[in-house]
Amino acid sequence: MENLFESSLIKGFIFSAYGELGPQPVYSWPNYFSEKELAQIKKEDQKALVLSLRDVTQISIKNLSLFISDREFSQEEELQNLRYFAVLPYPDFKATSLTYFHYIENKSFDQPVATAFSILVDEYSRSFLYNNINRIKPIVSEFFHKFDLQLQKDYPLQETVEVFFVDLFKRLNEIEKNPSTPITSHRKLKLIFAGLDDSGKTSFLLSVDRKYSKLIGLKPTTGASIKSIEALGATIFLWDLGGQLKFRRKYIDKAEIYLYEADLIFYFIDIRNESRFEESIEYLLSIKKVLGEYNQNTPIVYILSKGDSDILNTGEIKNNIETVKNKLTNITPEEPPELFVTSIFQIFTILRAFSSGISKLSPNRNLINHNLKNFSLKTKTYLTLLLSNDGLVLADFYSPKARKLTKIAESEELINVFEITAPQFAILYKIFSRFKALQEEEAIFKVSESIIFFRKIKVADSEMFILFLIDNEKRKDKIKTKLADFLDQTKDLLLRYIA
Ligand SMILES: Nc1nc2c(ncn2[C@@H]2O[C@H](COP(=O)(O)OP(=O)(O)O)[C@@H](O)[C@H]2O)c(=O)[nH]1
Ligand SMILES: [Mg+2]
Repeated sequence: MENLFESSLIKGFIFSAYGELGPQPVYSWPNYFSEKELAQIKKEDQKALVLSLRDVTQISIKNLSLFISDREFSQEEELQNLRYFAVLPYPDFKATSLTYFHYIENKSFDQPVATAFSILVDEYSRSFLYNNINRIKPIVSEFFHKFDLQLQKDYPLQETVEVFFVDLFKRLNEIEKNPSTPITSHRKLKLIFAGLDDSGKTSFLLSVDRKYSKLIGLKPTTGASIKSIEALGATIFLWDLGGQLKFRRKYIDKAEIYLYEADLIFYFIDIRNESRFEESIEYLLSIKKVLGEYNQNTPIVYILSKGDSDILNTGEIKNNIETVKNKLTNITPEEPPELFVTSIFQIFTILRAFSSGISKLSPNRNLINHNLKNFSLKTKTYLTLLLSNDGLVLADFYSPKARKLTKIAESEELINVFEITAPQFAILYKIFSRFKALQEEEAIFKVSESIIFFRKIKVADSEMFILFLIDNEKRKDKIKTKLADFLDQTKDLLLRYIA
């Protein structure tokens, strides 16, 4: 195994499980050294990772504590079905891991055992993990689907199971030899803004632009304009594909330039213009077709634009939303479309839609949300939002009560278009802007029956914000006590959110 790592950007595998004494490493490649051996090895000269038992144990503790804060098991959740992937930093070893968290059955324990499996790479090669995650995930899940059976009794010796992990390595190495995107030291993302002409793409981008004053214009292509922003450690390229018919043909004919290697597509439909719904769906289908031919499983977020607040409650617009939703659902019945109704007159609708798109690019989003949920349940908050400095929603939690307070429709057909019925979000964003302008570390705002509590938080060098909707000011102290634990448990996940 050690030899294999030498010629690969994969530098190690560590499998840890929660044992009698807490988190502990079960298998580790490369093998760790004793402290005495370690003293004789010059780390700098090594191509491979050089780890001591203490290092490996620390990696185990760090990984598993991200997954389970304490040994508290929640009743409602089916532990066996909890599965998360996350990308995590190890600055001490200049390494980054893709870690798979799941529970296993083991005869020595009454309850399912939490485990973490880390694929370690050199930190400068971590874009490999982000860019290929959709290919790596099924391989790892499938591997453990079988391998877990080996762990049901006593854990077999490392020598015995090494063959399985060598096999896993080889499958991952195939991806390395043939990566989806060139492996770079900095993550670059390509977001496409597509839709018919006049569907509001450029206006949406201008609104994002106003938030990110540093939006940089790049070389304009005929019909397409490319800009970039730096956010959360990555460079995000925004491709605005002008929608006139002649250009639409060109994007399809030259899909290798325009659509290939896109990380995400925002597809715009003007919700006021029913007469062009058919045409818009046809264009969408032609885009999906070429994506299929290129084997690109690019996620699509649908923007129903021009949903200004004064017309949202009219029968006509409600009808139009329903019509579009049905048409999109018919295209992929197995995968309900993610829709956002936006209006350039309400910046928060734009930022929510944009955030949601960005969060799709984060492998850590689900685990952050899992932690945020546990934290919110413990502190009995109605709603918790974790916001970046620019107002992007990095993670969120809504209790049933919050759904009522903010009028988020629970009915299935409206689940992703709650902006329509949630004017309170406008208030949240206004308050957020006011709070940002203040120098204070925290602030409390009263909103009708409930209270909004804000706190500035720091994650590495970046400032972030956390917002709580609570029933009573007294809850503040409990939140502050538990917040420290939550941040300890989550900061690494935030640090590697998308890059
Ligand atoms: N009322 C309203 N008009 C919008 C909105 N977004 C865009 N528009 C208008 O729709 C027209 C087309 O917008 P544009 O962004 O140029 O569309 P593009 O061709 O898809 O880039 C312009 O006149 C915009 O002012 C919106 O949210 N509400
Ligand atoms: Mg335009």
